[in-house]
Amino acid sequence: MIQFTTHTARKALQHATVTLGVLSLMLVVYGFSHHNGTALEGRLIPAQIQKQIKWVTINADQIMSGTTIPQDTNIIIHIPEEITRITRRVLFGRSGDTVRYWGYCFPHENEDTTVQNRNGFPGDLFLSEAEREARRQILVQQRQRTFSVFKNLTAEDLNESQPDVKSRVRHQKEVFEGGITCYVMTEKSLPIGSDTDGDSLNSALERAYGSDPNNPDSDADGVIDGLEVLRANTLPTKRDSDGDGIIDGIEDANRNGRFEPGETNPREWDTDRDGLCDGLCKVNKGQDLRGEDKNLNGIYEPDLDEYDPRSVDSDGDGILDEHEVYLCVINGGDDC
Ligand SMILES: [Ca+2]
Ligand SMILES: [Ca+2]
Ligand SMILES: [Ca+2]
Ligand SMILES: [Ca+2]
Repeated sequence: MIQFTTHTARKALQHATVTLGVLSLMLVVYGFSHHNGTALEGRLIPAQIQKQIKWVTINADQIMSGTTIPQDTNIIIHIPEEITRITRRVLFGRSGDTVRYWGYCFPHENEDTTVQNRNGFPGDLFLSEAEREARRQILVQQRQRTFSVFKNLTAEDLNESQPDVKSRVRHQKEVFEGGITCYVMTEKSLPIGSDTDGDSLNSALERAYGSDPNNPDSDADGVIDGLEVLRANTLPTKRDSDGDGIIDGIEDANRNGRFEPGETNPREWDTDRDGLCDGLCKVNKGQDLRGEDKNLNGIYEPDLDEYDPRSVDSDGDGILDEHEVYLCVINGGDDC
């Protein structure tokens, strides 16, 4: 009986805490929506329609397995306890460069003193890169309107941080810790998820691309899933993305997800565009295999009758590789 009472009391306390949290959150949103009407939150949450915008809670389990944050919705997210730390960019699927989103994280309960010392809202704000850029543009436009050669500069003009120092929202949060609760508003849907295997591809994107959320290199080609999807634009589930016979991690020799000088392009079967495949490809309606790096090891070995997939004239004799192969074939060579 005593246990039951304690449990009930704890539940009631939790409920009160959550209610308080949501209340202060609504105040925060309300506060945001009442100044600068050109900012994202002003545009997305005008006070008069604020009550019409849906509130959706995304729980810790959903974040662990990955889900989608809908656009133009008041979202509450609970970062799972299992996550020690995750960067904002990974949590929101590296969408921040193109998508305007912003949010706000409640402070932990034991952070009351730091909260009190801070000006304005408790907790930490975060803004996507696109949102920061949009705000910068708004400030530039405001300044252009304010400044004029035809009028004397006022004290406010000279001290540009003076007029709206309290309303200017600053980006504060780049790393999210497990157990915290945050508010998010986005103009386009966002993939949100954990990153158990630490490959920078969150669980929502791992599912979308069919890669293994518990294996940083799902196709074992040497290039990690996050780099394949977010930088290289290769397939995290296919070792040889362009089908030229050479696996992605050999084409991208330093495995950094970038196509650089000295490497072949893992997204293009004919890097030097001389008509010959980088590795080995089927020709003559699948009857023959032909290409440049015939043993598919990423190294140009002329002694093995190979051509360099990075050069149209591998041996520099003035006869292009493709023509050499043609001459080889008509002369009846058996390894052209
Ligand atoms: Ca991952
Ligand atoms: Ca891979
Ligand atoms: Ca390839
Ligand atoms: Ca070639």
